[in-house]
Amino acid sequence: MTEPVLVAVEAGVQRITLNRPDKLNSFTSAMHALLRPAFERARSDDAIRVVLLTGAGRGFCAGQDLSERDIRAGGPAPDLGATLEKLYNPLITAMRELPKPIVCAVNGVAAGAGASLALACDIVLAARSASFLQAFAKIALVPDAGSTYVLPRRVGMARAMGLALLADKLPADDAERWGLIWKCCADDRLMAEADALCARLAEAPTRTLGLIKRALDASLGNTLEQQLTLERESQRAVGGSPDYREGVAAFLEKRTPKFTGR
Ligand code: LHQ
Repeated sequence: MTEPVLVAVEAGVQRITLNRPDKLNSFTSAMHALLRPAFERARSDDAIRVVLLTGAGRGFCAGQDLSERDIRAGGPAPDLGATLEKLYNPLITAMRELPKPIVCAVNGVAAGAGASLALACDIVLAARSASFLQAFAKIALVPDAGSTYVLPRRVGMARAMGLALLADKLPADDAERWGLIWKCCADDRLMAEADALCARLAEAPTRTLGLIKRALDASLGNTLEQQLTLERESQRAVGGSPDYREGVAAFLEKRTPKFTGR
């Protein structure tokens, strides 16, 4: 049987492909069982310096597989909170706490928790034909898997409200214009651009990138004072790193640095 999530590591890049194309890679429990361990491996394996997340086929991810739950009238009420607690919330937390960059190549529609998954990545590229859909309200659900956290921070409250309440598709070029994602590319350029970005990040000072990610994540909830303290502590940590020495030596010697990620 084909695995619903494919994981491959090459040249410092861990490529994770959601692989249920017939159902637009909508999330099943079996996918969760493969996805979170992939991010856990990315954390512990020094050979992985960047993660690339994408989807097979014409969709990126259509959110929770809606056929996985019994919604017949008179049946027991499904505990969706338990699903979030057991599956989605730990996944999103693992992604944000991963001290390495995650690039997302959104190859098609990202809906419901699929949009949340894309937006939990650090750099989001999207094919021009892709779209982002806060589908939740269409099925009488509240945006989850981090969407209510990310949306107002990226696009402001007015646009976040419109996206969440109206549940209309936001095309990738609007997503770029609104600051929801990093960049929208021509469909046939998406994977080449994502690969090029990952190749660059795989040669970057990984430990430093992890601390940059942590500092920016913390910034919106911190006071200036707290953020200055975090910057001081981060800088103190990387100031003793081999990559910092290499970066400065390479600058002085007018050559390209060779970072090891340490
Ligand atoms: C799907 C799905 C899908 C199953 C397409 N499930 N089959 C968290 C915690 C706990 C529980 C509940 O939820 C959550 C978070 C969530 O994610 S809730 C939001 C769930 N997602 C949605 O409501 C989106 C549902 N999908 C759609 O609205 C459309 O499929 C979109 C707009 C994404 C794409 O539309 P089309 O391009 O027209 O494709 P399609 O609808 O024809 O879908 C293609 C196939 O994929 C189709 O199967 P079939 O066998 O008929 O060809 C769909 O049934 C299947 N599919 N999404 N979420």
